Amino acid sequence: MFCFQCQEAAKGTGCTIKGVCGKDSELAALQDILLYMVKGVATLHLTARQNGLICEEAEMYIMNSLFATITNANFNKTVFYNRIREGLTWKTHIRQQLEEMGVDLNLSSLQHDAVTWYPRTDEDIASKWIKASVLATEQEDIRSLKELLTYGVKGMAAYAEHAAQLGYRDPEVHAFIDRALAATLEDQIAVDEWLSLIMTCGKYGVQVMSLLDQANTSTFGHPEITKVNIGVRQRPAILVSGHDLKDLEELLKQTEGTGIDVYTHSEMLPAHYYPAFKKYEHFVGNYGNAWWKQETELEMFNGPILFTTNCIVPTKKPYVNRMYTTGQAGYPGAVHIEERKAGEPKDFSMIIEHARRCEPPVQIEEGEIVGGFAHHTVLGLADQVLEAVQSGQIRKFFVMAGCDGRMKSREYYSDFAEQLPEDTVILTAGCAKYKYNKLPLGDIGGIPRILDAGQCNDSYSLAVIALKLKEALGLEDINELPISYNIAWYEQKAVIVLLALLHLGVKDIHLGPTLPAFLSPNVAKVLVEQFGIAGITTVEADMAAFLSHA
Ligand code: FS2
Ligand code: SF4
Repeated sequence: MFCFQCQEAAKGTGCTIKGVCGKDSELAALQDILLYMVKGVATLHLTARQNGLICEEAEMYIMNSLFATITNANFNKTVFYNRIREGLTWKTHIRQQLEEMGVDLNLSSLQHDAVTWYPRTDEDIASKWIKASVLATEQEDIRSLKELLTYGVKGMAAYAEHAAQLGYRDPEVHAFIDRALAATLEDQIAVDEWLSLIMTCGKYGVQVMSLLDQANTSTFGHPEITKVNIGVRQRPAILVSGHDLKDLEELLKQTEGTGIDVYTHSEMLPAHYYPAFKKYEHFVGNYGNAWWKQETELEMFNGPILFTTNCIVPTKKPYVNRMYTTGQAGYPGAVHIEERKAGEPKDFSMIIEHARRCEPPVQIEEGEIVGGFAHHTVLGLADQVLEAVQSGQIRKFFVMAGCDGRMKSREYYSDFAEQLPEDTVILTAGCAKYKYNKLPLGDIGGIPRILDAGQCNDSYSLAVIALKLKEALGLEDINELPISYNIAWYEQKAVIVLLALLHLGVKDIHLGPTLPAFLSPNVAKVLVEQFGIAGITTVEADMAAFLSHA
């Protein structure tokens, strides 16, 4: 195996024996092979698209498959074998359509092995790994550019999938996904063209996050300032992890009046900020911390756990018998709750029955955390915020969005938050917040010093806030704002967030705890020179550098 798509890539270069995430070499190969199949389908679909034919079901196949290959989303090999076989159906279907339209199937773009490959057996599938591997692209810089684009597209697909669950679709996003995946099969693309595709990926990254924001806020209302309980009460309960708000809503409806409580975990915490969920008396609070602590915390929860998306940590602990997955998440041994059928909600009755047999959760914390500072709320406080900025009460904002992870070096972010001067405010989104969201950092004239906008996709909210502040302060350039970016990344959704910020013109983003292993020295150099991207050093040195620009 070879995988270097996330921040925890072994030795900072790539996992070769077993993933640090827990995926073994067979699963890693199957994910590569599915991606290879998907690139073939996308190339055929791009040709269909160029001839006026769009198959939305094929787009869903491509989107869902990309999402399933994201770090920590799906560990079920059967799912990958099935998806690879399903790709054959899509290839045949699109080919037939092209033939009926009189399109020449001998086009050179349709001769790539990924397009023409029709495996017959599982052995045929497994034998494709060498060609499907990241390492099949020998030139290091081209490999780096291809993978940067691919990971951006994976993140884009994840956000598009969430929006799709709520009935929102942006045809341009799907058109770009096809175009980008087809490009990764081409050998003759110049470096400049790759860079341009990568920047375009950022543009559609903004678009897909805006779509998801629209989907979430139209369906569930605008997030409001909310105190979230982090303690427990003495009733059996279900824990909901991942990012899918529609799954949560359906589970809340189905558990109403049953005597069973529902708690959020990790990236599901911001669900509490939405008005639509506040009416559920049994929606008790948030349990635990970021994804990587789940092996200890889920054991203590006692009740069933529903993973709606990443991040799953593979486990041998007994709570595996309480694990359920749905959507693109998967884990061998966990029961998978099937998709909605014909407008019906998902059927969570099995989880509810399971919860009835369980003890209440063990309390691991108590108190409250405050969040709900998405763009609508912060812009509602615009006058107060602007006054605080103009009077000097707020010297600087620090965007510390992104992901949390297991590496000890991430303690940097807790220390950084703790050591920030008292006239600074943290803007956050994503599970990165768990490094500091329980610190008593206080407020500035009533404005909390940690403003949590929501999930990682709500990094979009932070961009909207920045753009509005720029407008209100009459500035020409987003980089003139008193905002510094010290972002923590882990998986591929963070890649699309980064590309989206670059597209919006944000410069001098610090990315840690390490720069991506998939950036070759030359590609990293381009990002440093063109966008001022930098890593992190020590809290003291970075803090001094950030504050010297204030
Ligand atoms: Fe955190 Fe994990 Fe949100 Fe990432 S829960 S690192 O995949 O998506 O942010
Ligand atoms: Fe390694 Fe990350 Fe790939 Fe898992 S996803 S195999 S940890 S690089």
